[in-house]
Amino acid sequence: MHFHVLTLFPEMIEQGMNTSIMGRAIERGYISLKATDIRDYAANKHNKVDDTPYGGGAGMVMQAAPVYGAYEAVKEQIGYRPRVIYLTPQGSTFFTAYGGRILQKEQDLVFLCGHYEGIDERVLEEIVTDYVSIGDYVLTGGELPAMVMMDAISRLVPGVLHNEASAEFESFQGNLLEHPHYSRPEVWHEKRVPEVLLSGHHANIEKWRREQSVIRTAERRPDLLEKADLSAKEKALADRCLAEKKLAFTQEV
Ligand code: 6GU
Repeated sequence: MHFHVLTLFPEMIEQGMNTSIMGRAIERGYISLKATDIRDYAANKHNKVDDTPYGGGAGMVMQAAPVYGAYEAVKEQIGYRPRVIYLTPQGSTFFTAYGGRILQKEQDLVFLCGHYEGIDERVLEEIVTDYVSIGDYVLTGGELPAMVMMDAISRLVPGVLHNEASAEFESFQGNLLEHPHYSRPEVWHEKRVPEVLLSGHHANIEKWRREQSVIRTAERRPDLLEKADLSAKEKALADRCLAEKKLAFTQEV
């Protein structure tokens, strides 16, 4: 997968993506990343890319021409009209399976990052194929959402993670949360590692982990349970957890 990011802050993208697993994935050629500075496509001497909104109001609007110029440069480099994702709180909410489908369909993926009050509607109409949000909160720009999506998509690319967990991207872990994890020492702050994990009995360990997943999901994300594929026994376990109503894992705010 080749990622192309159209942005006023290319260094934010480059610095954010060259660390840890993403950095290694780029280095090893599993993915590639190119940030294009929209400012390089400003036609004026002062590299100005924004102006006041027609009709008045607060803030500035990113102008159509430099955004289009940056888009055309990418289009010419790859030789076809790519899928272009505009990161906006007005978009549909990103989810893993959407990322998985894009990964299967597209060679290249363009992210358009807005700033200020937004981008001139006319260039959006011409180039954007997908309007995508990452959740119900407002950020100052599209760079973090673009990085969130690139991370979520890249970890589905075979080889990017050490395990080959990537086959499963129609949902996350079958719509169940992961079981808890433990490592050395066996006792920490007087808390023992659950005995079964020290038993070496792999079938029992798998059974315990699966139960923990069901319990966690019921307690923390009961909304996921409907889509999870549970046995009758697991369903009963989930129902008992739900009945306990031990649902608050976040302090009240
Ligand atoms: Cl994609 N952009 C901005 N600016 N804010 C957001 C978002 C995107 N998704 C959630 N909040």
